[in-house]
Amino acid sequence: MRTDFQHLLVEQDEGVITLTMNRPEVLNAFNDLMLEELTEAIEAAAQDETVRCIVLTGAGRAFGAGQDLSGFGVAHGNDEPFRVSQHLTKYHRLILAMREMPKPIVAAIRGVAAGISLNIALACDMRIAADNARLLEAFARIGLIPDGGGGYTLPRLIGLGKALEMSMLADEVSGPEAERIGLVNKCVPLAEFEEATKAFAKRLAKGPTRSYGLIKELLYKSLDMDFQASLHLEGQLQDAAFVTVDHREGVDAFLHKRSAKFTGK
Ligand code: LHQ
Repeated sequence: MRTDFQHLLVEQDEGVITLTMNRPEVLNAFNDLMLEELTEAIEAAAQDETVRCIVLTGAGRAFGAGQDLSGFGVAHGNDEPFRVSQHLTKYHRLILAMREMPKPIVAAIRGVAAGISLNIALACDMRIAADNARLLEAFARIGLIPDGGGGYTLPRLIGLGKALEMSMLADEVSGPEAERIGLVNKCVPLAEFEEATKAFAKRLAKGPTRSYGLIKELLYKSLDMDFQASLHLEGQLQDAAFVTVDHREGVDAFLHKRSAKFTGK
């Protein structure tokens, strides 16, 4: 997979690929190129069988500060009508690729995650935060609404009341508080952040990757299904999990009282 990006660092360590958004001078705010590069890398990771877990993080002191706002003043001043919805379709392509990724994606959040950067972190399957994390749905501060799928993911993660509070007041939520309300899965001291992220991702990369892909499909699709439809889907997906090499390995390991060695097949 390509690694010579301008605003994205790509590093692979065994089954874990780390994608680092790299515009630290603006707290990794998104310009078009960084968004295109991240989308390309995510789409490539989906196809790459050597990748079994993706970590998304930011360079320097932040995860990301949302859309780079410096270009948007120009868009407002222009005579041509600017449709922000048109621009958002580029983010939607990224978020859909993340949702359809048949392996786990973990957001590793140090410092600020604001606006659409936060909502991209929420589109990851799990989040690990440093205790200096500052998470904010910054949109209302500039008279906008949460985009990047935040209107869907946020209330499902933390409940409607908290989601409305975060969206309207746009206050910062700290790492420990984010863990308490379920906005992140785990918050660790900053000094332990890199090691903890690595251990978390390695554990996922050594798991039954195909079953993880099927778990994503079951849980995400079930959000929009009634109970019976979900049970039907469960049957179909369990049929698929049942014939994997990793299922056989897991049962054999259990019966022989040894640890399973999953290969992701
Ligand atoms: C930035 C940014 C930034 C440019 C910090 N842009 N430079 C989608 C589609 C279309 C339209 C619009 O929106 C969207 C989605 C969105 O994401 S909307 C939300 C956009 N993001 C924001 O509104 C957040 C703006 N940033 C902030 O409120 C603060 O910078 C936060 C709270 C993120 C961090 O505060 P501090 O830790 O105090 O850092 P800072 O403000 O000093 O920022 C450091 C530098 O980064 C600074 O540049 P400078 O040259 O003064 O050092 C900032 O101007 C720059 N920066 N965010 N989004």
